[in-house]
Amino acid sequence: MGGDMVKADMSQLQLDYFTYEELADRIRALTQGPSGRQVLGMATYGSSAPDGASGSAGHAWPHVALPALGEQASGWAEVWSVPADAPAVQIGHRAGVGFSRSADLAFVWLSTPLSTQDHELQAATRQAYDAVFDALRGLGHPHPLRFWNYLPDILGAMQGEERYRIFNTGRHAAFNTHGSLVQGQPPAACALGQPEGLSGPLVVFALASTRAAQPVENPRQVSAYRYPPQYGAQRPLFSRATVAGVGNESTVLISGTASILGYETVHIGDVQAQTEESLNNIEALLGEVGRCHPCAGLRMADLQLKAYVRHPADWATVREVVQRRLGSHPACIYLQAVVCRPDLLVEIEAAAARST
Ligand code: 3EB
Repeated sequence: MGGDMVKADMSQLQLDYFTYEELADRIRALTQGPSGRQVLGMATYGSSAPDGASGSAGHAWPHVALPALGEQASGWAEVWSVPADAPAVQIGHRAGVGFSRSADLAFVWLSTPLSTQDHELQAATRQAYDAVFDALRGLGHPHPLRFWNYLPDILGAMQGEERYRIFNTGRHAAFNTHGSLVQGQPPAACALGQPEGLSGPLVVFALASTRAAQPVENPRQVSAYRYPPQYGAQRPLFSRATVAGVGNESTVLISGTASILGYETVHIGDVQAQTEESLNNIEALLGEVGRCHPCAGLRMADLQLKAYVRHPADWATVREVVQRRLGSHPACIYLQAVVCRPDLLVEIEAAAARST
């Protein structure tokens, strides 16, 4: 294992970010080139979905309506692929949940229309998670490794309750019901809001496995599932990172990571310092991964990053910090999104499942 996990032609699970503009060509090169990989799953991020270029004929991958920041792209596709000689990727749906799978891995997704009624957000979240857990169990991939959650108006409140907390209540209810699947080892996750407007679906997707992943916590932070009740009676259920065995390799999936020490936001109002602290937290997580798992030696430069920036005007500052810390590392994409605490200006997630 060790260093092999980042070699493209060895990767059991590989992550690539392609712009909408180059998506069709890059998918062709990925699947028909010398490496001849298979697309396991994909999500697209942009103000609108790419037209007709999703790379899998007639198939709707999840779309997240977050604007891309920077000049390079009108949107980004996040593409997970498996080797040519893995079992053929099988695509379908089960009870409203889209899925694709090959060998140990599955990608599942669900987009639920929401009304602006908060009580319906709780029920919708619970139903979405119940459906995903049911689908995963039915597919024989009962272990979620990583969830992505996107919802409109995440910081809005009605009847005194913030929508992120209502989402957490729904997520809690589903995790309780399906607790045996994730007991003591919640998956990695992120939860972000669309920047404007109240409308839009709840989009949930996940990578899952036949095998449980190992959760990793950050020694600089209180585990989110132990946050004090001021952050909501039902706590956010996620691990700071998970390490998943995929074939004979390991993939590291790092949750959305923000400028939080202990349980409190630090550097309020200072986007540069928040970006530094988020990267410090990711670095600490990598240290933990190296201590606990046989993939020590994984460096920051081996990660592929996705930065969610609250205010478009802060993009250049965030990028400057990321590039200074990681070198002229190309593998960070930037999206505009509302992070789930009003005082957080940036959140960064990462994975080491990379092509070169
Ligand atoms: C935090 O550390 C910032 O609710 O699934 C990060 C990652 C955050 C995941 C989630 C929330 C979630 O608390 C917010």
